[in-house]
Amino acid sequence: MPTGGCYNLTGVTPRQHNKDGSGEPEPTAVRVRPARAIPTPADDAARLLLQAPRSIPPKYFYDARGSALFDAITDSPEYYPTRAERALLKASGPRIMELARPDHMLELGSGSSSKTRELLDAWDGPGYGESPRTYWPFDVSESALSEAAAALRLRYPGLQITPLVGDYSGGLTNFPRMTGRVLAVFLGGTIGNFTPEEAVAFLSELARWMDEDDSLLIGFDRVKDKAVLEAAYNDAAGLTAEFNLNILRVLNRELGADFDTARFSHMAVYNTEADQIEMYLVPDSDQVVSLQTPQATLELVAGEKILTEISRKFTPESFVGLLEASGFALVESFEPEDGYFSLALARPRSMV
Ligand code: SAH
Ligand code: AVI
Repeated sequence: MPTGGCYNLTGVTPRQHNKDGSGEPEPTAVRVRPARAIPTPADDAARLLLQAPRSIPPKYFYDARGSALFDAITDSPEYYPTRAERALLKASGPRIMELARPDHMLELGSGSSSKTRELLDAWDGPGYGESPRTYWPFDVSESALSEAAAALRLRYPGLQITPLVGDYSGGLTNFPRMTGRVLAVFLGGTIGNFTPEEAVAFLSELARWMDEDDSLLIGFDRVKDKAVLEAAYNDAAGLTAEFNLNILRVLNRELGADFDTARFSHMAVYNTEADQIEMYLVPDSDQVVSLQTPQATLELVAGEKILTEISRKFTPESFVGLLEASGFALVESFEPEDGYFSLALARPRSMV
């Protein structure tokens, strides 16, 4: 495994001891040092929000409130991806573990790690063996990570759990050293939140970091009926609308801005040409928003759309194409009868 090894421990708290009685404290969180500069919120505002066509990077959704809203969305009747993927993980967990035989599980954008339990159950098998297994959830949201780790430590007392705090736009090379086989996991169809170019760059970097025996398990939401897709992003309870508007509260904090969320509407439409949901915030009236960092005024016109997220949908051909373009080869894929969602197990291609 590439060494990386450049990381700082934050808040090493001896609140739990290993099952083997070694008394080694489990770190509460390890901050992954970025390998390259991450644009500041002010940089992103200057580049993306203050110029047309306007957009806001979706990572700003995930403050503590946004992460909680996302979790609420996953329980809504309209948002099928979480239920579909959980069922696949439950049914295919043992097969995935048989193929990947990991010593480490590194989950990118792990959030609540709730579906990951299906994999952890399958990994558990007859009990944790001699080699200590480690689950490394990696996320930009510290609140989501710490809540997930606390719940998992209760449920899996024999598992080493080391949360990694970081932003994957800072790179995927500075993870702590992981000795043995790694199963990298990227669930939720989150790869669909990247543009095609970003997705290839992200997965290629991951493929280069991985060793020949490592595997990637990745979830892809599938192209399907437009009405089903649009309903999933326009739930009747208004959770997705609230999640979308929450990004303005985050910007108010990060940029010293004065967005009034009551003056914006949520919009989510499926673009059949690009095979993607596009989520926007739309000002209800002409308005001027002040920003402190960078010092600027943002003049918005009623009806002008601000892009907050794309969520790309895949066919079996398009997800295999993405994997291959990124240096992976498909080992096996898993999908339900309705074809709503796919899980793909892949290996770095030159090594298959
Ligand atoms: N994997 C979970 C959560 C998906 S939501 C699931 O399938 O349900 C997307 C997750 O990615 C959130 O937890 C969010 O905090 C995280 N995330 C978004 N942008 C990120 C970034 N740039 N770096 C690291 N994590 C990020
Ligand atoms: C995290 N990601 C896969 C979700 C999605 O479906 O694209 C985020 C989301 N946005 C609105 N609802 C859910």
